[in-house]
Amino acid sequence: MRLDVVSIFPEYLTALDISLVGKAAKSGLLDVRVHDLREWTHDRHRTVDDSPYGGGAGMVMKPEPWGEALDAIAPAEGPSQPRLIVPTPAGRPFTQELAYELAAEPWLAFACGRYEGIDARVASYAADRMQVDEVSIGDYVLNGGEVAVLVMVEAIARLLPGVIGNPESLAEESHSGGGLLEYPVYTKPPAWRGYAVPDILLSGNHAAIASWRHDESVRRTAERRPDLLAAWGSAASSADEVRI
Ligand code: 6GU
Repeated sequence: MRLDVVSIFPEYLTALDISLVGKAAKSGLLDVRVHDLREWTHDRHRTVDDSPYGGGAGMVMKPEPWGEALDAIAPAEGPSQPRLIVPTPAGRPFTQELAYELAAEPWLAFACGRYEGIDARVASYAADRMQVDEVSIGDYVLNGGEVAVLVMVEAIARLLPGVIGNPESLAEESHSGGGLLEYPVYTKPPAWRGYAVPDILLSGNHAAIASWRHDESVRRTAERRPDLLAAWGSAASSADEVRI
């Protein structure tokens, strides 16, 4: 998979060189290219922003550097186009489902906005030749899209075949399709600072362990994410299953 990231703070994206994403890049599974938007400015101050039409606080990213960046990275006459992701708190939610969908793309480009966002014509221009998604990683406001890109790339990269050593660990985790949060996990020693590992996990009774883990998932989800539990409950009943 090819990934292009455009930002006025390319240093933020150096985190992509480490850990699992960095290994995937070194092994050739990922081709990561980070670009400084200011490469596509032509004035002495390398200006990327201007005041908003219609007034209001803050600054807006000018369309011209973005247009040149898109044309350089994905020429209009090229044989293929990336799917363009624009991180913004005004976007559609980034979910595990969207991570799976994006992991199936051969080429993703990310346009990191700063200030109050990017002139809206840039997304319209890009959408004339590529699929464009404005995406939010949650209901809070970041200063720019860079950290959101790190979040999304990590979530996507770990789904690529060959990136995670044991793909079975993907199936069991929270948000991976079952709709429940993951159960608590323990390792040795069996007693630590007065806290014991639940006896059932030491019993060797695999059916009882599976049932305990399921109950813990339901209990956790009810406590922390009642919204997920409601969705899971209605999915289970519409499939005419009784799982509790
Ligand atoms: Cl994707 N970008 C920014 N700038 N802020 C956010 C966000 C994205 N998601 C939540 N807040």
